[in-house]
Amino acid sequence: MENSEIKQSYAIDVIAGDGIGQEVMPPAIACIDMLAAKHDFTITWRERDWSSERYLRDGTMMPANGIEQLADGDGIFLGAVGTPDIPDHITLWGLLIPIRRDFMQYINLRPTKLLPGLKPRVTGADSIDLLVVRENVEGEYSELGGRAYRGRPEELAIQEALFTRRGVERVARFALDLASRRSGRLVSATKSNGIIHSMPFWDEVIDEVGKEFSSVTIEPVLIDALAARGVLRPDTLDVVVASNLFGDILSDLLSAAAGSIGIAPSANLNPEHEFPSLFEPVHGSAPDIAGKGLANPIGQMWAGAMMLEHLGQKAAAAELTGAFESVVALGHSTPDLGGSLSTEEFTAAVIEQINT
Ligand code: GGG
Repeated sequence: MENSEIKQSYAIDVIAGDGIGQEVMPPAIACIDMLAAKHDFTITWRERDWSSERYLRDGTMMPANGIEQLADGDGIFLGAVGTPDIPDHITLWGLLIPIRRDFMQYINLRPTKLLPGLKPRVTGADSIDLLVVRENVEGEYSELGGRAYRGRPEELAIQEALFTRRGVERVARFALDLASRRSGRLVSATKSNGIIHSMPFWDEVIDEVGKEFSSVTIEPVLIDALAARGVLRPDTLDVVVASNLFGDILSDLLSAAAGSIGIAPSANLNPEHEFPSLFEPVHGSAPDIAGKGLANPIGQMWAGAMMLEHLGQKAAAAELTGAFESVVALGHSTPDLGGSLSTEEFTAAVIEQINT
């Protein structure tokens, strides 16, 4: 898209949500507002109080017409979801998962990068720069199944995973395209030795779509071995395609290996731009540190940079990532990265970088 064709004013729905979501959202918005002024675009933030607090008050995480309210926006900026007071499946299926599904955000793109100046936590690898492409609307996250005989010795639970040809083909195509524009290497997370229906199907479809991308080598790796490799040699990974559950677990593990889950961003993309996409940090609401000023705002800021990139504001996106990277490279960070700055102090340092 030429710069002249890019919209210059956006409506973004903000759902800060629960726990540290409330603490990391204002820093990200402050940075983006400064960059918007610098790069001549405007953002109208439409704040939604959709959260566990709302659930405890009204019995729902979002209003009945919540999806309709978001539909005409240019994007959704989410903080975190979850509280110890409500079972996690209620909060997640009451807010985040319906948004992903109703807006057909079938790609969850999760980068992991070793930020300049940081040492990897559990590995000797001195360079990590990879992308997990997680299938985001089907797979193991499925409503298929049920529970019976509650409270009796015969009690049981059945949880089905759903893999469709269309669903696997489109995530494969997205990941293969990315790999073709990077190293030409795609690792596919599988478990076709133990899971005898869905995973061999996953492997076959990835292979079939792979024929469209002659420049890409596909390496299927069993998820258990891939988890070990993610800890020991994340530098050998570039683009990884994974099912909904495997991608979720693997991206947490990889970001922790690269320093902290607090820095990891996530873009829930509707690649066709038919519906708004959603941008969030990978981390959850972290009730153990909530309210203490310890949360690392990088995950939320980086998610904001991915949002700017998706909106076509590439220069502002690069400036935002450059700003927090510079602060970390100067040796300043929140405690999860070994530093002693509070959320507020770290944010002030990032804002100073943007101003210079
Ligand atoms: N940042 C949003 C959030 O709170 N995520 C927590 C979580 O458990 N997410 C599960 C998922 O991404 O599927």
